[in-house]
Amino acid sequence: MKEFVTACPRNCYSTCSLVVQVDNGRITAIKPMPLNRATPFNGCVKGQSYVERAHSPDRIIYPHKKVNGRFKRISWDEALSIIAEKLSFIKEKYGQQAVLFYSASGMSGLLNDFSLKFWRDVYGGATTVYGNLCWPAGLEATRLTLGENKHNVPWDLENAKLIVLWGKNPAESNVHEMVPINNALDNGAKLVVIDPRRTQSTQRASLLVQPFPSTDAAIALAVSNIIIQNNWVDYDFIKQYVLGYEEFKEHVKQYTSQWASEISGVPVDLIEKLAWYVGNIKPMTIIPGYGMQRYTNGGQTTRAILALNILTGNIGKPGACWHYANLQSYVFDDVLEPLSYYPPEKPDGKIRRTISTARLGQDMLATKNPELKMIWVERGNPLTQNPNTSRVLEAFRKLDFRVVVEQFFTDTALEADIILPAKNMFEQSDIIGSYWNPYVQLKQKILEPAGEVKPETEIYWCLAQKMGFDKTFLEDVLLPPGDEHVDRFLESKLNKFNLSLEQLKRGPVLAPGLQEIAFSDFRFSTPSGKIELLSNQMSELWDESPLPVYKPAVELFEDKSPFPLFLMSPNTKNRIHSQFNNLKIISLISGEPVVQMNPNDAAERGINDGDMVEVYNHRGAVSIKAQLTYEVRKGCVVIPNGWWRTQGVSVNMLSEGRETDIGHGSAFHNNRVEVRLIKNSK
Ligand SMILES: Nc1nc2c(c(=O)[nH]1)N[C@H]1C(S)=C(S)[C@@H](COP(=O)(O)OP(=O)(O)OC[C@H]3O[C@@H](n4cnc5c(=O)[nH]c(N)nc54)[C@H](O)[C@@H]3O)O[C@H]1N2
Ligand SMILES: Nc1nc2c(c(=O)[nH]1)N[C@H]1C(S)=C(S)[C@@H](COP(=O)(O)OP(=O)(O)OC[C@H]3O[C@@H](n4cnc5c(=O)[nH]c(N)nc54)[C@H](O)[C@@H]3O)O[C@H]1N2
Ligand SMILES: [Mo]
Repeated sequence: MKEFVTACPRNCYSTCSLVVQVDNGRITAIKPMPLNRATPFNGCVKGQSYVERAHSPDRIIYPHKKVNGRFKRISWDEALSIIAEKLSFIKEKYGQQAVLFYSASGMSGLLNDFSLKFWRDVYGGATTVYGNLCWPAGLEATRLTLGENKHNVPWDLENAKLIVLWGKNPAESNVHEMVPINNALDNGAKLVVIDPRRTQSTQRASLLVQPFPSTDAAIALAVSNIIIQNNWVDYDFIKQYVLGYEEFKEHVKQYTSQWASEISGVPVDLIEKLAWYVGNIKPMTIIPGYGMQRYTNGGQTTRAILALNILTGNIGKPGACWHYANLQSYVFDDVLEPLSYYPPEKPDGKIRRTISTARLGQDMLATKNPELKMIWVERGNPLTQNPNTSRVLEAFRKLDFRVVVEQFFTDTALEADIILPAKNMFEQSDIIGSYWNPYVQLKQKILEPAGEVKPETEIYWCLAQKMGFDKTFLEDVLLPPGDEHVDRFLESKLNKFNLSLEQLKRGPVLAPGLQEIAFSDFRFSTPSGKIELLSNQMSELWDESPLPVYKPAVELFEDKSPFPLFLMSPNTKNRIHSQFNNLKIISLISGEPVVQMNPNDAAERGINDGDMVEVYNHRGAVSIKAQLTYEVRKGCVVIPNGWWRTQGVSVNMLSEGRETDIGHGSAFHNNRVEVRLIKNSK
């Protein structure tokens, strides 16, 4: 038996360090790695389930080709010949941009950049996507206000006296964050939660505020007004570091708690109580989540909430923090690309065309000169995770040819003409950062690839050779097969920071240049060098108000809609998006898909707990079991995202492909639905 240190490469705040036990070529146990101060305890259930996932009999470990609607195993030689021929034909006949290279967040790491290099430098261009399904409205709001995205180390939460979970549910989405939160509460801190749902994260909260989805900016603006009226402002901080306070002060005079209450459905006295907490308990850390910025007003909402940290001087000090995203461990330039958003006009001019991730289906269908003919999907499951599944499916089916690189037969893989088997986290080394914990980590190669699996770097190398590219040319652009090339590449990156692979094999390393207390130097890389409550870039870059405003979210507040309920589709504990639920251990725990409803909404529709219902709107419908719970605010229904169509539910059938106000994010939650009874359970 041997033990290896590695790190979980899933798109998740925690990015746990793990110790993996291997016996006879099989993973036998996943154990904690205490050197990582952010994740010193055991990984989550998903982390434990790697014991099953690594060797799952359902894994795709050979290339497959669809023949008469069924997948048949083929050789690498045949798969690559078919793809090479298609690529040459499409390039000749329509131009490179007729190929869409789509990648998402399935596996993090530096080596992912080689995929883009293949499309850009070897194939000579392609269409790619800009924007991101996840967090860019909040990233851009923070960047415009503070200059960059960083926050205090997770263990600094213990220094806070007030912690505000504003639309984040760490008890499910970031379990390790609950440890310092609980320690802070044990030391007398207060917890406030603002979420339309009463989540597991609220158990020790002193205050729970349950607004209608997308109305948080109204609450935050009213709270700002109250704080200013009561002189709870940190004037020294404002004077030294803040641009636009006077304008902001004038601006928020109009936002009364009465006004905010009517919009958000939160009682006036609760808004006032929230203002008292925020204005008077210091130091305060606000932990805004990513769910609450996935609306068409998400950027403005984020800026309105961030104003509360600014007014009260809660930035740059122990326990005082805006805890949105900590990009300090992404010290290697190349990694920033997949994380950032790409404005449509920015990429490499002629050879690269971009379409919107948020509007993937619509944009794929609308693309002309050339029309799209082929897609290559890697590290993503767009038929489950991107909005408006029917449009995405229509766009996929209109193509001539589809390649999907996957570990499992996902909804997207099932649409492929050729499936290429994807590596898992134990089969190739890579370096990964985290957007929450401050370490640089090695995701270590521990096992030889299963079956005929090849990592993407090798797939592209073999494909390029099949296409007749010269080896000496390729050596400059791609990574030749073999662990020694991977190690040399990673080592060259690490050397720049006087780090080494050997060091990372022993454990995680704090990011070079890390500020444990972010902004403790009070330097803000905004145009003015100050914190910008007033951001002219909001109007210059995004045509938005330079001062934070509340704008009703598209679709949610249309009076005449026949669909009265707000649909929310948050993340859930035992999956990362569409991953893990296909494993036996996880499906046993998570049971079957349900829509959660407030019992009052259910009663109005004659629905009882356990009944089969249809959740529908003008985009689509899903049949699902109803679960009645007061945890969900009246007027809202909840289906967590990530169930596959083949697991019974595809929640993005109901969502629209829309961008957020700033940052090219995806406004997943701007959806209204109705629910009707299909079948009584009794
Ligand atoms: N277990 C698990 N962990 C994960 C993931 C996962 O899929 N599973 N995914 C990872 C990724 S990629 C991400 S982006 C993060 C996301 O994790 P979080 O940042 O926690 O985001 P969500 O789960 O989308 O939403 C969090 C909460 O916001 C609430 N919410 C929704 N709309 C609003 C609103 O308008 N106002 C307010 N105040 N609250 C609102 C939801 O009810 C939900 O409880 O989690 C990461 N961690
Ligand atoms: N309705 C709704 N939809 C949402 C959200 C929501 O809140 N509501 N949240 C959105 C958010 S925050 C995010 S981040 C996105 C996530 O969207 P995606 O990144 O598309 O989500 P995953 O489900 O993680 O799918 C990743 C796929 O990559 C595969 N994979 C894993 N490792 C590798 C590898 O090494 N190589 C290859 N080729 N494949 C690999 C996995 O098997 C999996 O099928 O979903 C978004 N979708
Ligand atoms: Mo995400």
